Amino acid sequence: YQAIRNGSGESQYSGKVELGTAKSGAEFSLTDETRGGHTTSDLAHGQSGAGKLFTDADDAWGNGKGDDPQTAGVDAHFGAALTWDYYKSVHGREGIRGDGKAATSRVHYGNNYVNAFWDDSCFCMTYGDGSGNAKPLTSIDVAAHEMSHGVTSATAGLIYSGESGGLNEATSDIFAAAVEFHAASTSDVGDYLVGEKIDINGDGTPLRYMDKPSKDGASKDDWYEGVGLEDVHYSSGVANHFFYLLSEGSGAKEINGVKYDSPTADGSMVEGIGREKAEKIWFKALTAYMTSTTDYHAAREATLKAATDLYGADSAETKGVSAAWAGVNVK
Ligand code: ASN
Ligand code: ZN
Repeated sequence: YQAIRNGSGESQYSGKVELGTAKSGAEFSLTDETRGGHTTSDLAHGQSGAGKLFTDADDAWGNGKGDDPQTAGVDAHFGAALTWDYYKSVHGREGIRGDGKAATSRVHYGNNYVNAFWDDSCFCMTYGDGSGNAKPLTSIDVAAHEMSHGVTSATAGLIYSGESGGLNEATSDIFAAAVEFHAASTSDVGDYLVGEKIDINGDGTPLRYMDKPSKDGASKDDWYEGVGLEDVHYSSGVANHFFYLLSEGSGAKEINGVKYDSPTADGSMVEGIGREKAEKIWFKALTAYMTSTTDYHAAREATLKAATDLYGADSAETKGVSAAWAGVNVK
């Protein structure tokens, strides 16, 4: 029998946090019984296997820094909990498959690994420690991004290459932003940037920008011009930009201290319908209408159907979907 506990953690990215833990005998573990039994374990620089479940004698976890191996566990466990809570409270989905069962998280993967990933076969998220400037990959948006790959896999199943691959990646970025905003009561404040806390570039800039993907200096896809064989983390830009335009509209805007300036392909002005409605539309499109081979044109159809279901064919929301896709040259 494991008693349900609330442990306290010192995270690297979110300050002091509450953690779902369990007590078995005299020992506590990172087992979140209130969220499907989600466990977080330590790979201790290994690259395979389940790792060792984090345990602790006093239910006080980590020290907010990388010199305590528990700290990465705290952030990963917390990020998984926020993502679980987001899908449950906003979309009524309990767990990645919607069956109330948790995934697992593994931290300290390999050595100097500057990435994180979702794997269907272990139903788990895995995080590297970073290297040089790059901090551990356990920020809230990265956790939500990876866990959302699980949701996409369990629903539309978007194939991870070409246009469906870009849509798969964008879905993870969209819900990464959504979870961050939803979790704004923590020390993390929402934004339309991806991975800004990891500092992969060493100058404080994020990995990706949703308002104008080309701001990253590598993406060409501010709007649709065909995506060819591009990396899915670039072809995602079209849908990330669509989501930003649908939520916030075109032009300059400052949100939570972050400045955005979102252009459109044809110079048209797009008015945002608000992030919450945009999230509902994307989630419905993903879970009800997109399939493994959905491309950009089919994604437009899927979101128009979703918006029509939710708000009506003549609604401002459905017109907003149409305008935002036109803004990224998907017609
Ligand atoms: N962090 C990357 C991602 O989730 C790993 C990958 O390339 N699949 O997109
Ligand atoms: Zn991804």
